[in-house]
Formats: sequence, C-alpha cells, structure tokens
Amino acid sequence: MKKFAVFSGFLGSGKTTTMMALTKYYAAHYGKAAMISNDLGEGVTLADHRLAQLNGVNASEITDECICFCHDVLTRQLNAYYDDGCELVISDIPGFGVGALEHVYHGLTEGYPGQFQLAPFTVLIEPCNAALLRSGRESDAAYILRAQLLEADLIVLNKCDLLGEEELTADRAWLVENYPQAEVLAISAAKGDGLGKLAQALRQGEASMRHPAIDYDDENLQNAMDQVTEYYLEYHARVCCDYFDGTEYLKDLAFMIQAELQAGGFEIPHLKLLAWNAEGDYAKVDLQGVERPIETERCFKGPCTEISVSLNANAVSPADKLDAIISEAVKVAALMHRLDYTVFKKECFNLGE
Ligand SMILES: Nc1nc2c(ncn2[C@@H]2O[C@H](COP(=O)(O)OP(=O)(O)OP(=O)(O)O)[C@@H](O)[C@H]2O)c(=O)[nH]1
Ligand SMILES: [Mg+2]
Repeated sequence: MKKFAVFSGFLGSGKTTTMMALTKYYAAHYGKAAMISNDLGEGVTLADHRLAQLNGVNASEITDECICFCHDVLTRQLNAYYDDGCELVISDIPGFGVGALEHVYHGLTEGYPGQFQLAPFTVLIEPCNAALLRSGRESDAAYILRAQLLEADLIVLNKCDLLGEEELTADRAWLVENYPQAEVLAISAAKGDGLGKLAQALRQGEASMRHPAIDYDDENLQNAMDQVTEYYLEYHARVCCDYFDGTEYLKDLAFMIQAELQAGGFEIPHLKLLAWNAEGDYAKVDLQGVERPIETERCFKGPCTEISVSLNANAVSPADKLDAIISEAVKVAALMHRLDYTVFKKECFNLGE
C-alpha cells in the first residue's frame, strides 16, 4: 500500500500533534508510516519537524515551498518512504491550506497517475473554531474554516478532551449536518483517543476527488492571507553563570510577546516556542491567541546551561511590528535569565506575498 494523506486545518488545530501520534500509532499496530511537515520558511528547520524528531517519529520536512506547487520534491520524498517500506505517509499544508485538495490531490493524480493511493482528504478543527462556526458570527477566520471544511472527505474534531459529553455531541452533529460530504471523527491527539478509528479511516477510505464550489480567488481569502505575517527564528542561548529554568524562560518569552501584541491590537493564531538541549531533552510552549492562556506542552526535566530555540509564529500583524515585538521580547527575556544568545536564522514575511 502506498497511501498518502494531506492534513489540512486551521493554525493550531492540532495537525502536527495528530500526525505525530498517528504515525506512532500506525507503526505500533499496522506497519511503517511517516509524516512530512510542510511550511514556507526558507532554509530553516521547522519547529514542527524538530518536535517530531525529538519525539522519535519517522519524519521529514519540506520547507521553502508549499507542496501544492512542488510535486517533484513531494513525490521524491513519498517514493523514498514507500521504497523504505512505509504504507502511509501524511503531510500537512502551510498557511490556511485552502486549495490543497485541488493543487495536491488533483495535481498528483494528473501528474503522476496511479502512483499513489490518496486517503480521504482530512481537515482538522478544534472545539473553539467549531463553536465559532456554530455561532454564525462572520469573520475572516470563519470564512477560512468553512472553505477548509468544504474540501474535507474526513473531518477530525480534535482536542475532544476539552469538551464535555453534551458539547461533543452538539459539535459533531453540527459538523455532520453542515458538511454531509464528509465523515466526522472525534479525537484527542494529545490523549491518544480515537487514533484507531482515524488510522482505519485513512487505511480503508479513499479520496473522493471532488471539486468543491470554492472561489479560490475570493477577496476574503486573499485579505485574510495579506494580514498574516510568518516568523521563523532560530538561536542558541547560554547562561552566563550557574543554570536556568528553560521552561520558565520560554513561558516568560511567550508572555511578553502576548502582552505586546495585545497592547498593539494584533492577534496571534499560533506561536510555537521549542527549546532543546544537547542531551535531547526539550520544552514546548504554545500560544494560540492574545486572549488564550499560554500552554506548556512539555517541560525540561532539569535545569539548563544552554539551549537551542526555534520560534515559529503566524500573527495578524504587519511584519515590521511583529519583528520589533519578538526581537525585543527575546532581548528582555535573555536579560531576565542572564543569557547570551546568538541568532542563526531569522525570516519574517507576509503570507499573501
Ligand atoms: N488539549 C489538547 N491540546 C492539543 C491537542 N492536540 C494538540 N493540542 C495542542 O494544541 C496546540 C497546537 O497543536 P499543533 O499540533 O501544533 O497544531 P497545528 O495544527 O500543527 O498548528 P500549525 O502548525 O500552526 O498549523 C499545541 O499546544 C498542542 O499541544 C489535543 O488533542 N488536546
Ligand atoms: Mg503544525
């Protein structure tokens, strides 16, 4: 079996967490599987890919370009995995993902007929965004979420550990009623709930290869993309004396970025802060909105003397403002924790360009 699945979904819906959990689950229950992290940063190692590596997942990355437009690179990576005995490969998609059904699934079918079996086109959604859609409130985010779900053969309601039984039933029923073309599954990637059903759906199901009625040139979509800045920063930090708490350092950094973005009236759909040391221990802190709490996915097991840091963000903010806010926060957090740091890579660009 040479199965390929694209995981689409809004920033922070849990694509990377689900791909990591599913790749491991699949390997434990069926056979070899692999995941690809895809994002637009040029010459960077994506935080998502580094996280997958730190978790021991069979993983690779495609950077610089969306897999929508580099089928040669994608097919080379897929074939290398299948030659290595993989049965299932999953990739996510950069930005908002809208259009991936057309560009990736239809593009591969036309350009490489019969080479790959395409799994149901999968779209993840998290509970707060299901609630946004159910509320009927209009926004750029609501527009994008609806466009994503229209492409879905399989809708995965993730983070169900955050929902009570009643809310879960209501969200699921709403998705089934409004997106009748798709199968709906509820999972918690973080807790590992529902992975068996998801693995089965990808193994046994097939892509419908529909052409949903989405206007990909719609100005709502272009407007939304024009407002988003992508940010990639990689640096190494070393404490000047003694040791420091690497997890608290990441939380302080996230807190300062959050406060400054909020003060400026900006929004941050997803900020990822990943730090690791030479022993392979790591910490991960996420922020998914100026008004949401900072989440600590994992802490360092002990004190640190030096760490490598990968910061990736998508923010609704002009590029120069975001750069100024993050650069200042990194400087102040270093002073607070008595760190010397060296930046290796910084990239900051508008998603709509
Ligand atoms: N409570 C809970 N949190 C989750 C779950 N899955 C993911 N998360 C958290 O949600 C945040 C975002 O998860 P990611 O997997 O990074 O989301 P993503 O879709 O890959 O995000 P982008 O790469 O920005 O598009 C992280 O803090 C995860 O730990 C889940 O099942 N339950
Ligand atoms: Mg991700």
